[in-house]
Amino acid sequence: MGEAISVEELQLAARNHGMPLEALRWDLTPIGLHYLLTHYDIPDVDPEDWRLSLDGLVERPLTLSLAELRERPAVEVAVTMECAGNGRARIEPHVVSQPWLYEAVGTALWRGASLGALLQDAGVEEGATDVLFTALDRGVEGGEEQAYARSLPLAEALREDVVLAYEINGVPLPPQHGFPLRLVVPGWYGMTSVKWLERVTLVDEPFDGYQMSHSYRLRQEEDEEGIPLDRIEVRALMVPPGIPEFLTRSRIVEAGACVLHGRTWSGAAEVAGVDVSTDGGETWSEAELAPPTLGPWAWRAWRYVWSAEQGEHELCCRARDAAGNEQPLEPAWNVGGYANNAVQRVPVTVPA
Ligand SMILES: Nc1nc2c(c(=O)[nH]1)N[C@H]1C(S)=C(S)[C@@H](COP(=O)(O)O)O[C@H]1N2
Ligand SMILES: [Mo]
Repeated sequence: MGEAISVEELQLAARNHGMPLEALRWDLTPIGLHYLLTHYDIPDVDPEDWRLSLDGLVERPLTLSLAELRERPAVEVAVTMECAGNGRARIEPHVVSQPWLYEAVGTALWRGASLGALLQDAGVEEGATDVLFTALDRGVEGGEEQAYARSLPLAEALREDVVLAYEINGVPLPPQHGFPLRLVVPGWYGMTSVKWLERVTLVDEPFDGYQMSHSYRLRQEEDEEGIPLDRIEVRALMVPPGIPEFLTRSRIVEAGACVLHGRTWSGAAEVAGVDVSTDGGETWSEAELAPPTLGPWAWRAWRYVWSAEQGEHELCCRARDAAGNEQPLEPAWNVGGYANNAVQRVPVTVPA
C-alpha cells in the first residue's frame, strides 16, 4: 500500500472494528466479533420512552413501542452483512475514510418484525415509491448536520426477508448494533440496514439526503451523479493458515497437507464457485463449496487441501456467482473507495 493512513483515519478505525479473519470459522459470527460501522456516536436510548413512528403516504400512521413490535409475528433470517467500504484501504490512489482491508463483514441471525407486514397494516397509499428510514444518531458530515437516514425502493422494502430487528443471535440488540431496533436488508451493502431506527416514512421519490446523494455512490469524479450502491458484490475470504508474525501478519505454515478454508457470499446472485491459487494467481484450482445451510442470504463455507512445500507462497481465493460476476484480481478506483472485492492475498512462509 502506498500512502499512510492518518491519525483521523486511525481514530475511525479504532471505533469501527472489523471481524478478525479467523472468525470466518463460525457459521454465525459471535456478536463481539461482528464488524462495526457507526458514522457518528452510539445514541443513548431509553427503551421505555422509545417509539417507532410509521408515517408519510400511509392510510393509518402508526406509533409502536418495543413491546408492541415484539408481539407481532417474528421473522428470523441469517444475513451476511458487509460494509460497502470493505477493501477501501487497498485502493490506490488513497481514499480517506474508514480504512478497511478485508474484514468489514459478519454473519448474524437477526430476529424481528416483518417490515412488509407492518407496511401492509398501515396501508401503503398509491403513489408511494420509496421508504425513508430515519435514525436517532446525529452528526456533521460533508459540512452538513444530519440524522443518519437512507431510503429504499418500496419493492425491496416489501420483500418478506426484510426485518425490523430487535434481536441478534438470540439476544436483544447491543447498543452498537442499533438498540432497540434496526432495519436489516439481506443482500444489500450494510449502509442500507439503518440502526437506531426512529421513523419509517413512505415517500414518493428516493430520499436525497447526504447518505443517498453524496455517500454510497460509485463515481469517478466528485461532481458526477454516479450510480447508487445496492447489492453486495461476490467475494470469498480465507482464514489465514498457520500462525502469524506479530507485526506483518504474514503467515508461517508447516510443510505438508494444509486445509485452506473460508467463506463466500454474494448479494446479487448465488455463489457458483470458489477457486484457490497458491502461487499468487498464476494457476487456480477449484475449492469444495458447502451447501447454503444458513439460507440464501448468508455465506457458505469452502475448503481446499494444499500440499505446502518449503518456500515463499502467496495464497489467493476468488469467488464467482451465477450471474457471471467474478472477483477482480486488482482493485478498481472510485471516489468513495467502495465495493472493492479484489481477491484476498495471503503471504505465507513454509520453513524447512
Ligand atoms: N443509524 C445508523 N445506521 C447505520 C450506520 C450508522 O452510522 N448509523 N452505519 C451503516 C453502515 S455504513 C453499515 S456498514 C452498517 C454496519 O452495521 P453494524 O455496525 O451493525 O455491523 O450499519 C449501517 N447503519
Ligand atoms: Mo458501511
